[in-house]
Amino acid sequence: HSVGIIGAPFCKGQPRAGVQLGPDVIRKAGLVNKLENQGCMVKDYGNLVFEKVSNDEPISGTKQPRAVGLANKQVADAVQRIKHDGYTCVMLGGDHSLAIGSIHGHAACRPELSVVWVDAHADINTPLSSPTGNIHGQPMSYLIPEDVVYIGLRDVDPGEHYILKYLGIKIFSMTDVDRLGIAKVMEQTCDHIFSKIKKPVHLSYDIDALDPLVTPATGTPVIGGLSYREGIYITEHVCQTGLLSALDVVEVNPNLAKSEEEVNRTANVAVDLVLGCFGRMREGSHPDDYKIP
Ligand code: DIR
Ligand code: MN
Ligand code: MN
Ligand code: MN
Repeated sequence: HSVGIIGAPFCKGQPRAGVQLGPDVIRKAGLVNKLENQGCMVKDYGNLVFEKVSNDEPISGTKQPRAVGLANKQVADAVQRIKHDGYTCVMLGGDHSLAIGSIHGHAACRPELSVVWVDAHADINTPLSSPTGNIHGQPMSYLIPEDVVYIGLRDVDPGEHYILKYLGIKIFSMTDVDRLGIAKVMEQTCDHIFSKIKKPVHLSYDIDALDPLVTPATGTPVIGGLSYREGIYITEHVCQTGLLSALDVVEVNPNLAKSEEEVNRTANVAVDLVLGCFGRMREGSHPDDYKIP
């Protein structure tokens, strides 16, 4: 695997400070070294630098729209560049509003892409349906990919539920994960996105999809989430398709942890999700040319 990493230290899609520290916290947990140790070719493109936006008044309830727009333009350009350079792109957030730019930039290079959105939330409010005005609860409403599957939902606003049903979007809520088990959920996810042709996959992974016991350091934790094993299984299965083209890991917020241990727990899990996407296997593995010493 060749992996291009871009950090997006941005928090203005939501109100809680600290999520802009996500990229560095995840790197500090050893992301690059661990990827290299499992045989990946890694290029770290560093962090984007976002200029201050003044007079960023809400527009009919939508908060910090100019800052979010500008940041996403930068993210889209960076993701396009990384795809052009031939890497699978890993965007480290930052809040989930950054998926607007990440998926937009990815789609500019891979127009046929499909999206797997792993999240406690649907993030498909429109500016009019949003109960909060936070754009991190809205990115999917700005994007119109053909093939989308949601996994892990358990906190969906009424307007979002209406939109999901109205558009017939495929969802696997936590109830579905409970009923089917994660293996069937992933089988059916792939049946859905690969029904016609094999499409590049954009995996957008909100760390709050996992249970708060597993990843406590996040802005909008919701009880009853994916277990560590279910969360990792998703990445292993996506990896096995051979079609992963871009990955977002978002909403890690170290300032909301109750202890240093909670920061490390969350960051280590975030790293493990990335490793699972790029070939780490729990059964172990060995290089092709391995000889018993
Ligand atoms: C809520 C919360 N649905 C909103 N969304 C969150 O603000 O639109 N998304 N927390 O991650
Ligand atoms: Mn989200
Ligand atoms: Mn292009
Ligand atoms: Mn979420």
